[in-house]
Amino acid sequence: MVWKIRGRVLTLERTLIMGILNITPDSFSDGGDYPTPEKAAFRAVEMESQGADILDLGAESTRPGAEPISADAEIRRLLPVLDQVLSKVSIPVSIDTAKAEVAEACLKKGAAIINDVSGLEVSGRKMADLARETGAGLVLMHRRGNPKTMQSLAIYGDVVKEVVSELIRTAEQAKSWGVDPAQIVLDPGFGFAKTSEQNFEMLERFEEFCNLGYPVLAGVSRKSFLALSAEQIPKNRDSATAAASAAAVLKGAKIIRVHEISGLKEAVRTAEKIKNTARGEEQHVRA
Ligand code: HH2
Repeated sequence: MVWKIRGRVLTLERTLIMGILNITPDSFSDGGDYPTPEKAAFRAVEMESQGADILDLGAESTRPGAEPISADAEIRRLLPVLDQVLSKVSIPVSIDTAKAEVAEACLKKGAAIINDVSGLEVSGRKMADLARETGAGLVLMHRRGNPKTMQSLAIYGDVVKEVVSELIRTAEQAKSWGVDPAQIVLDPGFGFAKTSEQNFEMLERFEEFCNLGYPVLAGVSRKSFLALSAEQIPKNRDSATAAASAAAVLKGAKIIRVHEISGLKEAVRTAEKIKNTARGEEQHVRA
């Protein structure tokens, strides 16, 4: 399985680690941590040196209740950071945005991937056209509604089956608009219009998302369903993130989106070793 992202072809023979860099004042975990382009670029270099394979740059929070910002404001936040980041790292940069104008401005600068958390809901054909014309990688995430409404939309009979059919519909739409299927990655959207129980059910049945013919991204990092108590702040949820990410890798995830790189990389590599260990016949023979 490969992922085409502009000039590059990523083979996905091993799980890729996508490092999160939010240059927002209000993201639920790292909001306000990188107030200047220099600080953001420093973190980008650090993540690359720790083993991130991709950087995902976001300028608008998608947490429940977040205030939307305009495309102009999003571009004003992103471009100075993107300039610095692209001059300092060699790994591909993804832009976490649902707005085609924002994606376009960043692709012009040299970003390689569009991470559309709205699964083409916000920009529709404009976003698909942009992906087709530039050959950019396109992550299509599942959600219902938007950050203001999504918490009331977590109503499913069978969450996995419904998310699968909505993701297939989105991918088919993208293909009908000319996007090469090899550009597409699917993501079930942990925490986006899902209750805590539904998030765990999606993890437990994650292989059902991985049987659709596309690489699948898992983004569980520090999300509230992983909190062991109401008091546990997001930055203290990295061990739970490692456990949940390892579970997703065992069930077939090809890309893991995380805030903390080093520990996560160890968890992911261990899960891969378990997954790739061939079962010897002797295991089945009782002594
Ligand atoms: N989760 C968040 C944002 N973007 N993109 C994908 N593909 N998958 C995800 O699960 C996902 C995402 C939310 O996390 P974060 O970026 O840390 O927070 P915020 O939206 O508050 O900036």
